[in-house]
Amino acid sequence: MLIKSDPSWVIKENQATPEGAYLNRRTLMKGLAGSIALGSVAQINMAGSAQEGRAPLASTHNDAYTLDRELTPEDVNLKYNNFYEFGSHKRISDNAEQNLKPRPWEVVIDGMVNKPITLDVDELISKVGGLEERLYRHRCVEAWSMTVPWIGFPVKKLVDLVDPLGSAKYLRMETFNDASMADGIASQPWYPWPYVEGITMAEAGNDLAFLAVGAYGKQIANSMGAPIRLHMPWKYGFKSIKSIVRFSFVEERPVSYWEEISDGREYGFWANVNPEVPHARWSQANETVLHTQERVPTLLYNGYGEQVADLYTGMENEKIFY
Ligand SMILES: Nc1nc2c(c(=O)[nH]1)N[C@H]1C(S)=C(S)[C@@H](COP(=O)(O)O)O[C@H]1N2
Ligand SMILES: [Mo]
Repeated sequence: MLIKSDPSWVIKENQATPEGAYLNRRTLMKGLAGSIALGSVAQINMAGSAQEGRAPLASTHNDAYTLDRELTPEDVNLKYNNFYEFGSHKRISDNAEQNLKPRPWEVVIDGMVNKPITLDVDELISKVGGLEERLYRHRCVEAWSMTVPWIGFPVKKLVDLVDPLGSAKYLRMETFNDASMADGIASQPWYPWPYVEGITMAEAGNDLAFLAVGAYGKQIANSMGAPIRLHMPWKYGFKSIKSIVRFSFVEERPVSYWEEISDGREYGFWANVNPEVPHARWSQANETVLHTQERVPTLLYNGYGEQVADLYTGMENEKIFY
């Protein structure tokens, strides 16, 4: 059982600053020697993050999404990334920090909708009205996992903003395609830029489908997909597209970046997590927790089956697990 309510290390919203929600027990013990008042947590934390220069982001902690494993320390999440626009290795953080320009950032929402709109990302954030903090588990298809205190809003709120037509079947998303911000785009011309992902309208309407604009109490870091990225916690990580510039409501199923690269053989459209369905080249039964290097069993739908399994009833014959 990896998901339950009220794990011992969760600090309730009413007891702490927004930052408090992601401090794990080890960090707390280290920072506080187990005894200092919670008011000091924010100070310790602000000091640690000052060098990043990202603005603090107000949010309401959503108690519905809690975990029983520690959150990944911020520094680990900032410095171990998949972001092929900056190179096909995990150490892209400094490159992204220096070269990605997340403000100003124009977002286009178009396609089969009654109210298409082009707006600045900060305008979008104010239009959806009120950000939440959610603790989510993330399972990369490469069999490592992390946990993140995202700040953002459900995809559903973006859907409602533009009033899709009944004929819209999928939400297609696209990452920026600007080689002046990301040298991996030009240096790896064999990849099908821009990075594209897609989800069904039903998936987009599920409460778990989340657009993150912050993490760890602040605006989201460049390396993690600033200024706005998707997180679908029941799917393999490659579905969670970063640095989105365009959302299009479409009738035809989009071909996603990794689906195209692998010709659908290794990375499919659905990509729902299932420990019993191996990847073409490795087992998906277990995962390595990033900051502890512990091997733990992977769960069906990454532990979110209760919330999402009914999206796939009647699809038993489709390849929904890779
Ligand atoms: N645009 C873009 N989005 C992306 C990727 C990428 O290379 N480019 N990598 C994906 C993969 S494989 C994973 S596991 C996650 C990694 O997110 P993180 O770096 O914040 O851990 O981002 C996903 N989104
Ligand atoms: Mo991934």
